[in-house]
Amino acid sequence: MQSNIEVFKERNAWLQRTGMNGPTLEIIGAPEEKASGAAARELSAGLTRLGFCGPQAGKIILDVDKTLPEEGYRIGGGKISGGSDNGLLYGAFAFLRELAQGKEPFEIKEESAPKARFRVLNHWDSVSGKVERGYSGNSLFFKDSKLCFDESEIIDYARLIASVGINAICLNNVNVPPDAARLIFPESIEKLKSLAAIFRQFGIRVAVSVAFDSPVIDGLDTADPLDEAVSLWWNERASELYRNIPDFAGFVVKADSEFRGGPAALGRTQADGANMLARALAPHGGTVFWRCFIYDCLQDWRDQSIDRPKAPYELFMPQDGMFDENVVLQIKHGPVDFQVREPNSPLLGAMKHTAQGLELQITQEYTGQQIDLYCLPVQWEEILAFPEASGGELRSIIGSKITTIAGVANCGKSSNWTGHALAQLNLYGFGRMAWDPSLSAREVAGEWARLTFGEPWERVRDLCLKSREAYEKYTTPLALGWMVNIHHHYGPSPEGYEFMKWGSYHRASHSALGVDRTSKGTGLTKQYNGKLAETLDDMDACPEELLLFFHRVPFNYRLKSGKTLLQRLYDDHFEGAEMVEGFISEWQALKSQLAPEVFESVSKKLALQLENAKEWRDVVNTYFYRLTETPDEAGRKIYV
Ligand code: GCW
Repeated sequence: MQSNIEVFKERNAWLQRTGMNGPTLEIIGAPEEKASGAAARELSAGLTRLGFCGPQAGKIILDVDKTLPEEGYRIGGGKISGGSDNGLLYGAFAFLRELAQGKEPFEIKEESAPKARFRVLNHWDSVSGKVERGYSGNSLFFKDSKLCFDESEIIDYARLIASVGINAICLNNVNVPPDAARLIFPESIEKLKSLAAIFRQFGIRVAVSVAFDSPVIDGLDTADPLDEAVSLWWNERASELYRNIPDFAGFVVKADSEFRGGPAALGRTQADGANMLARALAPHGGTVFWRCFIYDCLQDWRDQSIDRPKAPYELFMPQDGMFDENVVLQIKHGPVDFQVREPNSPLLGAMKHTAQGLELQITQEYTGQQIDLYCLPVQWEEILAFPEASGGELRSIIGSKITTIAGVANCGKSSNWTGHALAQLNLYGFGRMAWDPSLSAREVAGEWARLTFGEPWERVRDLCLKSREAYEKYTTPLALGWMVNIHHHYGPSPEGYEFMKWGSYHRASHSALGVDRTSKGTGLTKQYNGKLAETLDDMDACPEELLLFFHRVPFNYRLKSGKTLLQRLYDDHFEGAEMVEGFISEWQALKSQLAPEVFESVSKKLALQLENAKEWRDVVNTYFYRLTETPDEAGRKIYV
């Protein structure tokens, strides 16, 4: 989204154009509650920006009603009630959201409470100020190896993310080099404390990523979780943090992953490592968010006995029940790595005795890098509907087995927070869907487009909703994945990862494509629940959009449409690029209704996207043509 201020400015201008000034609303707060202060403050500022300055008078009453869920709210008949101060604040934001979409203040009626306890943004900000996989400028929090921030910018940012329901934020990258490990050392505490104080005003708790080997960085000779001196070290760090930041959320940990230290490297289990940290935080009410993104990143491509997507389940399932209560195992939505299309991780919902977190990526690492338009809520809606281990939709276990939804943030110091003006939809959608996983992509995109653009909202919404399909078609359809350029992950390179050590292969030959992950192949399908495992195992029954994830498929295999696999791949690449041409005309047609800067900046991005789409189309089509020597049935141009 644009900053709320931008949204309100536009809305205000729209109200003035249409002569629709609303009533002046008087806010009657509940003075004994400290954040009804925050709710009243936000409501009053929001109402002014929305142009509620007309002649009629009305009253909005704010109150805390402890019978409501803690973060929940109820709006009706001119009254906003919250289950707590924070609930009231969410109620105030919800009220403004409805007003800004054109509802009459006294007709707004809504009751809502989030299911997930933690709705977290994970920033991958490095202390240098650069952002790993960041496409929106530098970090909002760091510069030159230190915490360094602009207070008023952080206030705007906190308001922005709280307004969509975020209640925790992890400030730094999960890759924690020694200089970043110092973030929890005494020298950083004062700054951390003042940053946390700003977020606290918006109901947001601060977490940090920690290096598992921090004690060694501080001079101890081991980071062994079973060593008493190591536990003591962590206990002390935790006590000092909580003395200064009583609502500190906890630690995010990437251990034993991609060259990071961890318990396995010391001969201990994941549970040993996570529990040691959890016990340091437990007395203070903190949580350990322990990531499950662990696999062999030094795999020999010749060794077909290893299959990367099997790794998290193989490692963590046997340890189910061994983790302390304040450990959340944070699981990437797919078993590999944030590709355009993956099945859900089989680990989601499979562990019966361990709190789980769903990790999504809002920053567009593999999905267009905020150059290409890509509406992530479309993908998230599918992820939330995918069957979890006991057969129900994933969204049905949010609030029970899944306590946390974490999103890798897409924000930075760019003028519009997200680099691409339309990538604001992804941040907005993440917050809204983390709050209410039953919301559809169409609903959240509609809300956002209406709040941001006013009149042409339906056309902007529809354009955004098609963008995922286009991107999937011109890059890697049918869950093929991994044809990206290595390291930076933008643009095509069909064999970029094919002979690397990262475990992400497609093994294309002249006659077939994909990895056999069925029970006759690597056996990944066996990690899924019985009925789903059977469906995935059978090439004819497997959902077509996941075909190349689970099967090695001959190029002449006939899909349900009657097309061969090869022809489908050609068609998708041509159609995807054509869709982008369509987006450009649709956007051009909106010119007179859009703010000139937004129109121009998105037009530039769309032109770059078209170049990217054509590059993908031509590189991938040529690659398959050269392997198969089979032409496109429609005779379109393929470079040979
Ligand atoms: O997708 C990969 C990214 C890395 C990232 C890693 C992870 C932060 O390419 O940049 O590191 O995943 O999720 O830990």
